[in-house]
Amino acid sequence: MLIKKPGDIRSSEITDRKVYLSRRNFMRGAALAASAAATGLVYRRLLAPEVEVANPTARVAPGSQSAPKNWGLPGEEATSYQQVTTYNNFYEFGTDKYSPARRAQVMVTRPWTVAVDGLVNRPKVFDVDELTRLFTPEDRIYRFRCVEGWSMVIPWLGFPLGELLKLAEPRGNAKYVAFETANDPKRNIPELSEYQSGLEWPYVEGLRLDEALHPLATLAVGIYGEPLLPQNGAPVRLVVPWKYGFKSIKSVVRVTLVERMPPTSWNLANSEEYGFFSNVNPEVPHPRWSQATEQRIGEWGRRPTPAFNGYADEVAGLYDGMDLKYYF
Ligand SMILES: Nc1nc2c(c(=O)[nH]1)N[C@H]1C(S)=C(S)[C@@H](COP(=O)(O)O)O[C@H]1N2
Ligand SMILES: [Mo]
Repeated sequence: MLIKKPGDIRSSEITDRKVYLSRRNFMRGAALAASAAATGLVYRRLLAPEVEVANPTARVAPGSQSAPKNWGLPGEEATSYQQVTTYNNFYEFGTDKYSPARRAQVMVTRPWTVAVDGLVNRPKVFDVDELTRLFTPEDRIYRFRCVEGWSMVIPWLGFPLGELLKLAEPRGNAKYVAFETANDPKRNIPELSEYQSGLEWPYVEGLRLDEALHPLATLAVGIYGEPLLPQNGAPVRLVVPWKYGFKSIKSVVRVTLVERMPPTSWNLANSEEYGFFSNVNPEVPHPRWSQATEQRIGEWGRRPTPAFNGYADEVAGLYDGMDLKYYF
């Protein structure tokens, strides 16, 4: 069992970035002085200064489900803030790992809206700051596994995607959720050609509706208690920790409920190599990379990759009866 149950992690363990950075042993460190809701305070100060919430726990988001709070990883050290924010994949800003941290700084991330539309009873365009008032961001410490064979442990701040979807009231014929990244030159997102990037814009991704409603599927707005930096997909990006990293689409502007499996960027680029599901699966090698092991950024050597990136207990049931070698 690799996920902590609610209550096992004190919110005081998730305080600010300086505390994280000074802690060698991330999850097992001595308890800090109790400063309940420290993250919430830091978060509100930085992202939504106009909101004053006396008692965050009293706020119940519409459509909220009983998602466990503060899920984390016992015994796995978080990747440093430095690494998480400088070693990135964000092809809109270049195809090497270090360009996004430099080049994405010009991206205009406010004002920013996220449209929720398609097969829903209540379509709506949300301002991103409205989203974080409706759905209080929580600490979510997840493994993150790129199909290229590297991995991190990232302390996200976010809220369950499912809460937003339920608020929109999906219709009975909605079976999938399609996501789209901003593609607006006014936001200073460069027009890297398909030849340069291998991808067509906008970057698009998708989930089956039941995957999207799973409480592990997160819309992240922060890392290490601070707002997302542009290179990590500011101001809001998807995080699906049991799937390869490319499913976790950045800088989302549209979430559309649809009936048929939507196109996804890497599958469009190469359907032999990148399937729609792309669950982390050490038994299905990529045509060019074994998926049995991974390089945890900041560690020496390689470690074995667990099925579903270690979240099998939580999500394997979504795929009962499916041959995951065929539906890769
Ligand atoms: N819009 C967009 N989203 C994206 C990508 C991208 O190029 N463009 N790269 C994906 C890939 S391959 C990975 S591994 C993760 C990297 O997220 P990180 O840089 O925050 O670690 O973002 C994913 N989301
Ligand atoms: Mo990736």
